[in-house]
Amino acid sequence: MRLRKITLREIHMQLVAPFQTSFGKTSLRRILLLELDADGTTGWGECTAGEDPYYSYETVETAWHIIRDFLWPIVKYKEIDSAAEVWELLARVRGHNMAKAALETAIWDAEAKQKGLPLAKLLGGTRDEISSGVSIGIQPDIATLLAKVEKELAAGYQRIKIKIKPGNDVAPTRALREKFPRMRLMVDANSAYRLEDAQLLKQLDAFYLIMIEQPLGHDDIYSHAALQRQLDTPICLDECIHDIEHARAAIEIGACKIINMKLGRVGGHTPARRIHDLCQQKSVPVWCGGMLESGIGRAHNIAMSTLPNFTLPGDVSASRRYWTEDVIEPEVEVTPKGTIKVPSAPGIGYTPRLDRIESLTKRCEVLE
Ligand code: OSB
Ligand code: MG
Repeated sequence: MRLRKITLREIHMQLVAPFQTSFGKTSLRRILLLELDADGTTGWGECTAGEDPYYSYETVETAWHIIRDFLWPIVKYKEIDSAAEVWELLARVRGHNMAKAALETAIWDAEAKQKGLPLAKLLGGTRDEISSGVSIGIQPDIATLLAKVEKELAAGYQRIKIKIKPGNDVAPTRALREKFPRMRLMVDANSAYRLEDAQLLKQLDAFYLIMIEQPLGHDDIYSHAALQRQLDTPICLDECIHDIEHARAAIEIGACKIINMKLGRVGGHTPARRIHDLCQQKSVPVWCGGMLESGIGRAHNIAMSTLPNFTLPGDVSASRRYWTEDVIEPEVEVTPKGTIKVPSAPGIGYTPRLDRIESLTKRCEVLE
């Protein structure tokens, strides 16, 4: 398969409701989509970099620059046997995993289409449906939060995750636990606490959460180990894990018991699968995180979530929770029992709607 051309597009999509975390609030998503031409077969990838460098240092601008000036020149016109080779080729560029993932995942989609296989099958996935949970941003007050959670549970979602930050942590979690004693509940702090907050975080043990996600520094694996020794609640790492060596270190020193996998954060399907395999060997479950993706990123997340060690519900939910109209056909839907059926069509298995994508495009660049 020869990689002949890529088209970069920046589309703007308004979220159905603003999404608030401990690091900021998002209403309008700027999304970089990558369309690849590999010998006439089209592959699609999405870059999960944000508008601002608050979750990670990457932004739409840095990703565009890195793809155009460094990543595409490495692979353009290359004849490759498999998308699995691409990660090694890109390794010379340090970091910039979200930029890498946009390109790498598009190549996987193209290879799966060329072979007439669903991407999930090509990756080695073993499920025909995946379990779906929701991530709920910080709400203006507890009553609003309770109403939101009630609605998501009624829609069938199997697990609720709420965002917390200092001053907005124990009280909302307690209120939720009192109202819904049996639901599968977790919290995500997005690095808003310090090790000195251990006593406060320890109060969360009373609510038998499935996990607490990334309470401490975004690059501080060591302190999470010190915190985990003081908590009964399992720690899950998100921001800290950018490659397999981070995962290995975190597991060995006891910094986490669960890992959140994001294609963008780790650089694509090949590194994600390697981390998945390591975690499986070490009996550490993984689940698929979300980055407020359009349907294209969402479709890649679904394919990845079919791997066997994705044993906990992910933050992969229905298109309509984010968008009035998605960019794929059909849209991602969730069944009443809180699952997403894995599509059986070749590649990502959902068709990008070019007309809609073009109408949302603010910037476009073709690279040959
Ligand atoms: O920490 O998981 C996170 C969104 C943006 C940045 C970071 C995170 C999130 C989410 C949203 O939690 C998950 C989703 O796409 O539903
Ligand atoms: Mg997170």
